[in-house]
Amino acid sequence: MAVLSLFAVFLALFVSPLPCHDVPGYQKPVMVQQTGKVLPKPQTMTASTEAYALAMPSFKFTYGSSSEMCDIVDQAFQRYYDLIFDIDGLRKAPVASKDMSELNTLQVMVKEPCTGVYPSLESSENYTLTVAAPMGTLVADSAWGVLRGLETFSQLVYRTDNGMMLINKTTIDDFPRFAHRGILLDTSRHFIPLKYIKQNLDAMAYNKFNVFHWHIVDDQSFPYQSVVFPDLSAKGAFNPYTHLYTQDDIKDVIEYSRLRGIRVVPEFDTPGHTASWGAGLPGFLTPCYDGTTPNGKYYAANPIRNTTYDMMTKLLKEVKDVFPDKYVHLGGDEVNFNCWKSNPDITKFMETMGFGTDYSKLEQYYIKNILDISTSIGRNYIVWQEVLDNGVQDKSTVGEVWFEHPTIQAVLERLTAKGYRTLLSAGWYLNHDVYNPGTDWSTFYKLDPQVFNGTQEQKDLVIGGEACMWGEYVDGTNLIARLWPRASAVAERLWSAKDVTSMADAAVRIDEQRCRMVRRGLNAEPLHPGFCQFEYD
Ligand code: CP6
Repeated sequence: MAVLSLFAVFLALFVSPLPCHDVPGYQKPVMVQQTGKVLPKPQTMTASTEAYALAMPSFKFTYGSSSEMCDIVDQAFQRYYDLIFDIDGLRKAPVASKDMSELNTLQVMVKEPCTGVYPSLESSENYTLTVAAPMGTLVADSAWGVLRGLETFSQLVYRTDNGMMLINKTTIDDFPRFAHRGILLDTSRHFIPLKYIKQNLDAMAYNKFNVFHWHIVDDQSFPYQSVVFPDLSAKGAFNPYTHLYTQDDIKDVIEYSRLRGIRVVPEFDTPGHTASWGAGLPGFLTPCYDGTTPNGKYYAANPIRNTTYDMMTKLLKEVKDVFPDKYVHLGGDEVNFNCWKSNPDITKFMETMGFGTDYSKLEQYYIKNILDISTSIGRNYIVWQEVLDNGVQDKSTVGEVWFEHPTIQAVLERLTAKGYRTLLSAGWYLNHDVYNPGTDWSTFYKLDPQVFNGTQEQKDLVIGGEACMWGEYVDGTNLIARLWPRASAVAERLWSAKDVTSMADAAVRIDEQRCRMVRRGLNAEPLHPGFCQFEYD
């Protein structure tokens, strides 16, 4: 015995696996293990320490006898079964336990018909989830609520060291704080292959985001393959064979999104940000002048020609047929007046219209025409904040706040005071040129879109927000890692109750969510030194 303990002391002194505790700056690595924490945090949740086993193949998702049924829910059952039981891509049967109760069924009850439906701003995403052996229940108005509830259910499941899958007795009553919870992807500054757009849609579903704001075209390239104007991508895409989204690709994205309860809102940003339109749509852009002669440069849609509006009518009619969402984003940001000022025809037009030298009136004239076109073809619209600062449109317009003018809170106050519904994206630029992955999520987390000076009515006009991934420095190689899990901070702010503000609690959830996304095959980046149990390949 004595020899053995001496040997143990020797081992402890000289062969200790962690000899570095006293080294200044050394921190023990944090291991993130899934324990069944839910992000975004549900509105109300009661969990007990009583745990049930989940096993294959006994566990089943089923419909309740009076439930509506549809492809959305059928396919979600399949996806979530795989997400819960697939470990390392293998369907390993969890170790059965004889002395534990088993949860063998999650019975789902959908109240509204859901076959062929698309999500909308007005959709209910509420659900009630009860986990109790042998059968849990998930009740929701819509298929969208079922999707959110299944995501929560999958996050409650955790695995023990010996491979058992467990879930605790739990009751959750949950609903989103904001109806519009978006991610903006910019596919013009860089093309993003379909594979990564879909990975991002998966990540959005895991974080309960429900709007893909597709900033599909801009100055740098036009990857949208239009049927009415095929030259737009033929001449405006980086590569018209490889770097474009065909009509089939777009249908694929819309269907993939629908099955995850995600709306696809395309943005066709005009009159600025349209350099890539010029080659494929002759006559659309404004010729710029040096003195009395055109200098060969073009900038922004030409607001004084009827043909400009004819082209936009044709394009927006097509967009309406391709994208089922009731909303389209019409841009309207960052219009520079220099080229318009240089053009003598525009100068004449300004005089005729009585605009004097106020080019913002010309901008308003252009935008008003575009918004009217959109209304006449049956689409509501979202525009960037300048449009609402510049002039009064009808109150169905949604304004998106993208810059501090002078502060985020002042813009929110100003736009809602005019009665506009408002979205917040300023403050949530996850592409920020200098970013600090370890800590900047906490800045995103602390930003609350309803904290500004204003009445309750004004606050109620804020319908949500968007985390933005502008594409200047982002393509398929870094999109997922740069967005996730930092966007999970925005996800929680937009879903969870206003008083969910503890940074310490959020840090635990976001770590676990990151590890969960890694386990599900996404390259979500780490937020601090440490390791995730599932990162081996
Ligand atoms: N592209 C377009 C952008 C931005 C906008 N529109 C933008 C610029 C600077 C910041 C955030 C966004 N890259 N088309 C403005 C909405 Cl900080």
